[in-house]
Amino acid sequence: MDKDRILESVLKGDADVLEVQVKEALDSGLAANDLVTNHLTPAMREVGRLFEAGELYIPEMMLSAIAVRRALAILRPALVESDLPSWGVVVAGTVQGDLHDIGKSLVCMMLEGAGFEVHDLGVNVPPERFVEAVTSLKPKIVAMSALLTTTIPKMEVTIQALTEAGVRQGLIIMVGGAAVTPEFAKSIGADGYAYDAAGAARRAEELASA
Ligand code: B1M
Repeated sequence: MDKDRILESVLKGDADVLEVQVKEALDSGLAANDLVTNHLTPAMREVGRLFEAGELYIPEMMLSAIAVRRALAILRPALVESDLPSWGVVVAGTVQGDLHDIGKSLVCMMLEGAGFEVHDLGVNVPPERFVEAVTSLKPKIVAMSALLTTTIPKMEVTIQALTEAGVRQGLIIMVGGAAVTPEFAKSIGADGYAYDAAGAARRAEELASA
C-alpha cells in the first residue's frame, strides 16, 4: 500500500477515498494491525504536527479524525477477531474534559482482540461515571486515556474517586495516551501504562494474569 496516498487522504480528511484505500489494502493482504500502526497512526501524527505548526486548523483536524474513524470501522472486525478465552471485563474511557476518541477506541479494539470484554464509556467521562461503571460491571481493569496535558490530572482525580467509593482494591488501573508518561502513571498510583494500543493489550494481559 502506498503510504503517501493514505497520508494524503488523511490530511485532506477525505473519508470516501480513505475507505476505498483501506479496503484495497486489506484485499491485497495487508494486515489490519499494520495499516493502523504504520499508516493511519503516523498520518494522524502528521496532522498534529501541522496543527502545531499552524498549517492546519481545528475543522481540518476534525475531518481527518472523522476519516480515520471511518477507516477504523472497516478494520474493526479484523482487529477484534479472537477465539481466546475471556480475560475478564475492562471499563475504558477518555477522561473528563478530553474529547480525543481515536486512540482510546483503538485501545478498546486491541483489548477486545486480546480476549477482554470491553465496555467503552466514550469520551469526556467524569470520575463518577467511572465509579458507577466499576460498581455495576465489576471489571478487572479500568483503562483511562488522555491526550491533553490539561486533562491528565483527571486520571488521578478518577483514581481518588474510585478509592473513596471503596472499589479500588483488587482493581487494575491502566493509563495511557499521548500526554501520559510512565513516570506520570506511577506518580498517580496507576498499576500499568502503555505507549500504544498493542502495548496496552499486552500489558493488560500481563496484569490480569499476575
Ligand atoms: Co487535539 N490535540 N485538540 N484534537 N489532537 C492533540 C492531542 C495535540 C497533541 C495536537 C498538537 O497541538 N500537536 C494537542 C495537545 C497538546 C497537549 O496538551 N500536550 C491537541 C489540542 C491542543 C487540542 C485542543 C485543545 C485544540 C483547541 O481547541 N485549541 C482541542 C481539545 C478538545 C478537547 O479534548 N477538550 C483538540 C481537539 C481535537 C479534535 C476534536 C479536533 C480532534 C479529535 C477528534 C476525535 O478524536 N474524535 C483532535 C485530534 C485529531 C488531534 C491529533 C491531531 C490526533 C489525535 C489522534 O487521534 N491520534 C493530536 C495530535 C497527536 O496526537 N499527535 C491532537 C491518533 C491516535 C491513534 O493516537 O490518540 O495518541 P493517540 O492514541 C495512541 C496512544 O496515545 C495510545 O495508543 C493509541 C494508539 O496507538 N493510547 C493509549 C491512547 N490511549 C491509551 C490508553 C492506554 C494505553 C495507550 O491505556 C489505558
